[in-house]
Amino acid sequence: MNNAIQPQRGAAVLTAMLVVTVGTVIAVNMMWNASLDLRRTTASLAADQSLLFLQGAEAMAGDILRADLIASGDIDHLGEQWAAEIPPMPIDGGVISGHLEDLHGRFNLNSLVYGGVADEISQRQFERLLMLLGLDQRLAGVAVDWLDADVEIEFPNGGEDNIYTGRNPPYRTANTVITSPSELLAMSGLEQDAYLTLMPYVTAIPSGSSLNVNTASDIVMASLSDDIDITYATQLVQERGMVGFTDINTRFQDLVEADVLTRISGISRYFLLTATVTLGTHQLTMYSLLERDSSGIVRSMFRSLGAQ
Ligand SMILES: [Ca+2]
Ligand SMILES: [Ca+2]
Repeated sequence: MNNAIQPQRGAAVLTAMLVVTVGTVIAVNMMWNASLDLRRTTASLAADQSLLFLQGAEAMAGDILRADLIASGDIDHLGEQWAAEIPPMPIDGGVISGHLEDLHGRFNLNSLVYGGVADEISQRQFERLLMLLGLDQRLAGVAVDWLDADVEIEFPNGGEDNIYTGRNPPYRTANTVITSPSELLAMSGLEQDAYLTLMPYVTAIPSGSSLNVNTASDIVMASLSDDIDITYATQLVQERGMVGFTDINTRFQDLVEADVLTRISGISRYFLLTATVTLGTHQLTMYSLLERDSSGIVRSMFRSLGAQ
């Protein structure tokens, strides 16, 4: 009789172990899924919250630029409040930081064409900028062809569709204005290293925008004329200090060509806001191109997340 009971007990123990094992696997699986759900929800919530905080930063930048227009609409320089770096500010669950940059202090790539036609003055300035940065000046002709409306190659250093349609994958020139300097990366002969060198000195704002000599760096200042070398440009930057030039026309009339003089000023309309929010392990950076019009209205023309 004992011999009959033993196998039955063994089967019962095995069944119990199987039930416990299956139960454990199901429980662990449920906990794992719940943990993943929690992480997904947390990340999604942090992303939503980050966007709201970044929108707040953009509104705050708008207020600062509006206040500046009221206080000093006739001049924009690096000593003004908008130019100050905003230190990281604590927010619920993290920190937010940001700064504004005057895009009129950079060379405007869209100035290379005006009304779809190549602009020689800007092309010469871009060639000087490339030279000052140790880059190939022929890139100026390539950029002009990328932007100008026609499909005729800028002689001798341009590049129209014939170059790009032969690539894999093939693509065409924009033949119009650009919205981001990163389009340079699509242009012939411009490798990533050259792009990274050039990036801090170029922008893409509407053609016809003036260059603000109160905010331009020494290298951009030197690109204005063959008569301004980098040493003299550094002196000019020191001279304007944190208050800007008192009379730009008088100061620059003997330094730059008359046509260039009409393209420089001391006031700005387009600014780049860079704002970063950190919430726990989640971090997000927003780049926002802000336009401040003459009535003080500030609007975002272009936003990007993560990359400029
Ligand atoms: Ca101002
Ligand atoms: Ca073209």
